[in-house]
Amino acid sequence: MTAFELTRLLPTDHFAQALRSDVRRGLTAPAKWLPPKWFYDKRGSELFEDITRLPEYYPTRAERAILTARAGEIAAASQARTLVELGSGSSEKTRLLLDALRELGTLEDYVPVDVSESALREAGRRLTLDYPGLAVHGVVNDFTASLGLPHEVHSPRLVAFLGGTLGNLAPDERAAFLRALRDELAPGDALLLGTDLVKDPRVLVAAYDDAAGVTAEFDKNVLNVLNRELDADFDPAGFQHRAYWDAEHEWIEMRLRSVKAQRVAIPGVSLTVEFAAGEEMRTEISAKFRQAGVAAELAAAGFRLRHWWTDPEGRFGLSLAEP
Ligand code: AVJ
Repeated sequence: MTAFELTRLLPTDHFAQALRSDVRRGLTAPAKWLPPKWFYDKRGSELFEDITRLPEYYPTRAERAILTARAGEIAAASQARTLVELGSGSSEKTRLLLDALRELGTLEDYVPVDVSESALREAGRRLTLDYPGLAVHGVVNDFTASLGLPHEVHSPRLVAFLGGTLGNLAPDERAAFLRALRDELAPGDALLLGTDLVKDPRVLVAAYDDAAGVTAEFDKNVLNVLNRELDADFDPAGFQHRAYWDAEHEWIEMRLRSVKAQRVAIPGVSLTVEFAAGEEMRTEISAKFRQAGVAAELAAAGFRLRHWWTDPEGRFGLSLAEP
C-alpha cells in the first residue's frame, strides 16, 4: 500500500485554457466579473490563511469550534473508512476529522481533491507522516467542474466540503454541484457540509472588508494573477476593494471599483478592456444560509439532512446529510 499517490484529472494546460476563457467571458460582459478560483495563487493562498486569523473573519473559528465539539459524533454517525475532502486538507479542521475516524478505528483512506498539486503534495507528505498506515490519494481536479472521486477507496465514504466554500456558487451552480455529488455517492456514504449563516449585515461586511486591509489585498491580488499569467497591465492602485451585503440574494459580494476611467491591455487574450470611473468588477459572491434553506437545497439534490450543528453563537452551520 503506497502512503501517498496523486491522480491528475486536469490536463496540464487546463489552467491556461480555463483562465483565458473566464477572462474573455467575464471582462467582456456588460457587468464585468471574475470567478473567485483565480484568487488562489501562492500569494492569494497565503493571504487567505491570514484572513482566517483576522478578528473580523469569524467563519473559520466558528466551524472549527463545531468540529471540535462534534467530530466524534460525526465519525460515529458516518462510520467512514474513507474521508474525501473537497479542498486540499491542509487545514487543522481536516485533522479533527481524521483523528476522530482513527479513534473510531475505521479510517483507511484520505482523498483530498484540490486544483493545487503543490498543496496536495504538501498535505499528503505531512498527513502520511502523522497518520501511519493512512493511504492518501490526492486528486488534482476542479471539483466545481467535475467531481471524479476515486472508486477504489473503501466505503463508506464521508465527503467533507467545509469552510462555507459552497457559498461561492450561485444557487443554480449549487444545485448542479450538489446533484452531481449526490450521483457520485452510494447508500452508506455521507456529506459533511459547512455553510456560513445569515446574520447582522454589519458583521458580514466587516468579515469581508477588515480594518487591516488584508481582504482588500486578497481581492486585488487577482489583478496580479492576470498581469502575470496574461501579461496584462492592471494597476492595482487604480482599483478599490468593496464588500456589499446583497439582501435580496443573501450573499456578500466582493468587487473591485475602478477609481478612474482607465484602459487595461490583456495581451494574453488579445483584449483591451475599458473601465469607466467608478465601474465595479465582481470578484466573488459568498452566499449566507439558513437551516431551512440548506435542508431544502440538499433535499432538491437527493440528500436527507440527518444532523445540523452550529457554534454556540449560531454564526456557522455544519450539516451531515445522506444520499
Ligand atoms: C474560502 C470561499 C469560504 O467565501 O468566506 C474569505 C473566501 N473571501 N474572504 C469565503 C473569502 C473573502 C472564503 N471561502
